[in-house]
Amino acid sequence: MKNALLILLFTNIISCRPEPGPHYYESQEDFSQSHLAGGNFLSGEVPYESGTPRLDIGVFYEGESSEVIAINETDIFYYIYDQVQADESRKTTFTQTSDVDHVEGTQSDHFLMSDLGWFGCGVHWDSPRDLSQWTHFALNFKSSSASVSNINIGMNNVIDENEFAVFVAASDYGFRNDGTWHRVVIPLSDFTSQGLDLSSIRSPLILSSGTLSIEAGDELLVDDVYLFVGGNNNEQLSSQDSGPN
Ligand SMILES: [Ca+2]
Repeated sequence: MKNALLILLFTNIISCRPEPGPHYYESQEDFSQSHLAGGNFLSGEVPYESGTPRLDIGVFYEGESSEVIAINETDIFYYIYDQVQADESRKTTFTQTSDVDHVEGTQSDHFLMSDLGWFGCGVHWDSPRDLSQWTHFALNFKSSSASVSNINIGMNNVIDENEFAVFVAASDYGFRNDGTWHRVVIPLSDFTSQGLDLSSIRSPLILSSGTLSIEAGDELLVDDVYLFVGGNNNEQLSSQDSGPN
């Protein structure tokens, strides 16, 4: 039943894609947050301050937070999206490994694109969670690959087993594929203004290539991803309120 639902969800996600044929969610490997031996621990661009609200959604973050919703492979999943081939085997849209080039913790996650022409991944919860107390998403990306000129960042609701996913474009928040790290901060109001209901989230994070044509072998690094409460530049309301920006 779960697989049927996931297939249904993903069919809805890709229903507007140009590529024909079914796609499936698939759990590919153990994405435990193990640290690389010897990696120097970095606090991220905005180090966590004890007592402030910060939500670790179980991927792309290693440091401290006020709340964690850890991937448990029981009802909280991280999927690299894949595509069924002509011989009915499945091929993932990218391969994910740890990378010592990082901005937070001891590692980032390195996406190496396969030859399917697109990429996608996401955190998916079997049960909806209320994220309406959070105001902003912070994410860090780095790429020097020509085809990774943008990243679609999504969240979703599931209503009567139909997925309603809303996306924003990382380039609208400063991402460039210029080979440097870019911190992307998204007000969650940019999702709710498109109809997303933050009180009933089933996927807190979807990353995808949208309509881009992704080249095999192209790369993307992802790190320092969390939800917080505050302003676009400052983490804490008190900081933002301390003066005009
Ligand atoms: Ca990290």
